[in-house]
Amino acid sequence: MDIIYSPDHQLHRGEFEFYRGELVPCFEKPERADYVLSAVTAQDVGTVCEPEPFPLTAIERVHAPRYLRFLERAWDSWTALGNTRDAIPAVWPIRGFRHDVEPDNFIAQLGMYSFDSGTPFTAGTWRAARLGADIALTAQRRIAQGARAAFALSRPPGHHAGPDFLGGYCFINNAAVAAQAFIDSGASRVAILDVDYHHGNGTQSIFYERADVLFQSIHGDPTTEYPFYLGHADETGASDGVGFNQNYPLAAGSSNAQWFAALDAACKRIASFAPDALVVSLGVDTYVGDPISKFKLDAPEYLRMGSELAGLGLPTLFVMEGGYAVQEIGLNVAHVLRGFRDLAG
Ligand code: OKP
Ligand code: ZN
Repeated sequence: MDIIYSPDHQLHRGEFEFYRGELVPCFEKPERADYVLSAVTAQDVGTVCEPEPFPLTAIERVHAPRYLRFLERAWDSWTALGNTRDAIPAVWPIRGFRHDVEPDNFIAQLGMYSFDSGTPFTAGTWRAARLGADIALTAQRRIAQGARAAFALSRPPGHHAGPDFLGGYCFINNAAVAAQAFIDSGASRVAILDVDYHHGNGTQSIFYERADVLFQSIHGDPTTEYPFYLGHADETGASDGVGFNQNYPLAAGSSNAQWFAALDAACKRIASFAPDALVVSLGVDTYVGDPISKFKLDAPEYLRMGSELAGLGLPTLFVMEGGYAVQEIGLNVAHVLRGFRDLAG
């Protein structure tokens, strides 16, 4: 399968994030993509290709133009104020504050377009994030042209980014951009399966009122796990989208058997939806050794995940999401793709 990758992901390089009361080095760092690239190359799961450029209008299909304009100008606005360090949000308009008037103050603007303080904005963030969308769109085009599968190997991740907000290390929702591109190139229905440890709140928000994009997410129970304020089982869609969103929250520390029971339920729902394509938000922070998550998957489970996904028999676009700090994330991704290929042929 084609693996779409560009070394320019390195342009996004956050220095610190807040963690338990102190600034610590960012978990979402450039080495992550290096680990994945070397493992998928060593394990020979596909051919590495450069992304093609796509117009901003493809991204505007799922993100508000004023949000994208903000991201595009953010670093210049921030440095024009004399700042040299990363921009980190620090103030947010919660209930009762106005969202219709964009403040002139940069940090106030950043707060309007974000939901956490863990997502530094750096000099190269916009270029790397935009490139992530090009990578997802290139992979989508390969599948639209007949490939059975493709892998969008990008960072930063995307599934926490909503219509007009960043957070959870995410700026542009690459999986959502790709799903929308399938619809725009003639698909009637697209399913998104999010297997990252964290709920894909951004993806859910983007498609919550739509029946043409089914969203399924297996994740740590938001009662105790990030992003906390979304991802419960009773969130099943609204208006036209009622019944087209399913969450499978699992307690931190859940067994692999519990995880695969949830995968089975999600796959059954996807099969009954009969989509034209499947987008997999592939986070491997479900790994037993992940530093910020609490599931217990390991090598055999990643192979099994890949073969169960292949069993759906759908054109499948894998989009890189989370998985942190350890070299094993590369092996875990390679195992999913190998498990898929060995069954899909
Ligand atoms: C992104 B993805 C705040 C700590 C919160 C955010 C985790 C984001 C995970 N200082 N950590 O879903 O893997
Ligand atoms: Zn995650």
